[in-house]
Amino acid sequence: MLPASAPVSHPNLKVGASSPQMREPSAPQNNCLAHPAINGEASSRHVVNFKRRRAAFAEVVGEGLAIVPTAREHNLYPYRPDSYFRYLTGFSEPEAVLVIAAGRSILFCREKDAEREAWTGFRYGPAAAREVFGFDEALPIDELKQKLPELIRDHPALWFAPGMDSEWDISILAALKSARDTRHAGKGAPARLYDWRDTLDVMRMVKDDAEIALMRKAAEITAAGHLRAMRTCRPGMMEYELEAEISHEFRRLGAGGHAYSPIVAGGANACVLHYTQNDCPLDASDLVLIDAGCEYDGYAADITRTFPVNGRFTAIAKDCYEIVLAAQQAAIAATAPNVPLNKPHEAAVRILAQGMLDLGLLTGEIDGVIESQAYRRFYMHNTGHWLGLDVHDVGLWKQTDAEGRESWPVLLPGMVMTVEPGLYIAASPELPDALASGIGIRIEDDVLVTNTGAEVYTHAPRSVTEIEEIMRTHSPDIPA
Ligand SMILES: [Mn+2]
Repeated sequence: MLPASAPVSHPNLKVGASSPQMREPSAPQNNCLAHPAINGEASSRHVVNFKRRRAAFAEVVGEGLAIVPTAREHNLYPYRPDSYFRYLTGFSEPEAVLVIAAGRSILFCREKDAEREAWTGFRYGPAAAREVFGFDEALPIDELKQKLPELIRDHPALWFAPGMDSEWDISILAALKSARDTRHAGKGAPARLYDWRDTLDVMRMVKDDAEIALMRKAAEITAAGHLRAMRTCRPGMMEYELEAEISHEFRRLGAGGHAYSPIVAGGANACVLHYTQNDCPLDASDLVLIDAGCEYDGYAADITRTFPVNGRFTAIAKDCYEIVLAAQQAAIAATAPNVPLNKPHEAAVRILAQGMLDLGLLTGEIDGVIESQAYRRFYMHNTGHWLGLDVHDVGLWKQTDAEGRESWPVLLPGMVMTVEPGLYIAASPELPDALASGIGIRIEDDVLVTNTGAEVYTHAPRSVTEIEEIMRTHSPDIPA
């Protein structure tokens, strides 16, 4: 999945300044937390992580009260819990709200209902949910709206996410009004309102060990999907056939599905950055770009590979590919703790811009091409984005201090990002002959910032040699 073209500015948040240290010795592989038949020991170790995250959040909320609702159900899409709610609870049923009240965590959720469960499946009900997920208290969701003014009352501050869900905005503001209306009777009402997203974004940017274990699993399944695409690709196949191979591998290995709409783009389609139609035939003389990642227990992986449909890179395709690969290696080498986020991107841009000069796509000298941003004709997106529960995970890309000076967040151990340089040469008669028909390449891997550097934890064939070897081994048609 591609990062946006320009960094998003965001005021005054010091990334990492209040990141709680959340370390768990080892994370369970258990993926059945939201199922009654869970392994007791594994699940309790898992719940420890959610309790720890809630405790860290509760510490920031202090004597205040925070309201964190999950996502609403939507007829047209499979249900996916809100990522903030999931991060704090592990609870994946719809119609649920976490309330943190002066350090206590209270879940509001659906009640047991045998008749409804016969139609839509198991639901915990408050008693079991409290037990399994470790809340201090759990109550029926139907009681929340009525209880809200009473809950809010006497807390000095109210934390919610204004604008995220207009129905909750209305309910929460109504409860706030109701609490204020009774102040004359000696009751208190929150005097301060906070948006919890800044706090939780900073927490979510630094992954704990349980999260990293899930992300490694997502990466393993995603890499298997890409490997299968390389093995099964044949000239004349349709792009959607490769998509189907990947989807099959994701589900076969236990992923929930795709973390985003997969891109399978043959030839010049790869120059359309958000190409997702995936309905063209794959020509033997073309490369195919596949950007696909699975979601595993809520966490995303994000890998892009570009390989020759017939299994052998042409000379010009190899030249272009090696430039993108070198750019990726430079960006990965620049990824380390205490490094500003723009450094990996700048490292990639320098290699790509030099490559554009070498290929005859641009004229001039390297510093001028970077200064003028002439390279953006062929490389128009950023080199990475945060990765986690969301494929474009929360967290700042750029920050602005009180004086309006922009700076980049500094990388910290536990942060996870993609490194995905590309080269997109759209067909044009004015380009050198070998490139005039268009070629698009992106290579994307997922990188964990460690204490000493960075670890690429996505392992799919990446070098020209590895890719050609895999494809030769699995296709009877490709000569040695
Ligand atoms: Mn991506």
